[in-house]
Amino acid sequence: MQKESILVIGSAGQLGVELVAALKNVYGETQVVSSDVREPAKIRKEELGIFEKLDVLNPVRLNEIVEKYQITQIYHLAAMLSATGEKHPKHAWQLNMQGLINVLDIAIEKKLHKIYFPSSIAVFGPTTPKDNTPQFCSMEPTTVYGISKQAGEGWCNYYFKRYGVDVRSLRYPGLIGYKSMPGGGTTDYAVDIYHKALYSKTYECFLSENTYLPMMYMDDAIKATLDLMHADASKIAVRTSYNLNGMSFSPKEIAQSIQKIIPEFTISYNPDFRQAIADSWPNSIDDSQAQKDWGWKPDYDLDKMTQTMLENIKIGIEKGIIV
Ligand code: AKB
Repeated sequence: MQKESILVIGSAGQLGVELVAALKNVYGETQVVSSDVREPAKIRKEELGIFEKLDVLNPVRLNEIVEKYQITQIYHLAAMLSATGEKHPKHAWQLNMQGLINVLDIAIEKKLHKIYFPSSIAVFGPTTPKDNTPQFCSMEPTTVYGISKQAGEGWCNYYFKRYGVDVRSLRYPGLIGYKSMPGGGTTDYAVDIYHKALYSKTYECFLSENTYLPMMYMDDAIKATLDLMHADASKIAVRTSYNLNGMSFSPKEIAQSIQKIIPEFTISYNPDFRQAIADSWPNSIDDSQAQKDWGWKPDYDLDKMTQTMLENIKIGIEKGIIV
């Protein structure tokens, strides 16, 4: 059987860094190729291993890399997130849409085994049921990011049905990890707050205190991604994207969780344009379809995540890895 050779596009981002490490554990150091539009910092590049500079909007370069490494699977993570997308709507659309089409097209041309496309809770909107949002329901996203992810899900389903491309996808909640900072999302506060709790014992949140959003600890997100990608194709009933639940909390609740470990920590609230984005998204997610189809179950709740985040950021600061 041919050995899998995996290309991760957008590997220097918050999810990419952790996914590359997990994929190298499963497939081996030499079987995972990292790529990003920018050269990462030296320390990050060492961590990523084999690295190629790639703008996913350049299909010629994409083809070159796929041929060079005899790639069999692509994890296509490169995208502009919700908050930055609202500042550059046309560019967000171009990157998020054309990037995906380029990946899906090369999947047909090179007969790639599997493609992974991350979707998001941003596909939902104000007409979506807010609590325990079902897998199938009204979806009228209000951000360009959300519109592009919803359209992307449609393209994935289309390429699967029409061309047989084995493309799989998850609707990630806000992802929280200590290894790198997220960039340009509405859920980013839930990472930043842990860093500020350790540095300055105080945090000004750009969302209001009772804004509930679906969130997930990074290890759970990686586990879900690999479980989905390793599941037998016959188990994947949803070819748009799966709802995925981790936990759900408000800024007030994450602050209370931090205060159990750092009692002097304080939080204040100064909502900005991201409040409207958060208000259009669900409070919590029903992921019973993912549970039923491929056995999804998260390991982390809020307090377990808080403890892990604070411990590891502290170690990172002491070692000088996190500054
Ligand atoms: C964002 O906030 O834009 C992302 C997401 C929920 O997809 N973290």
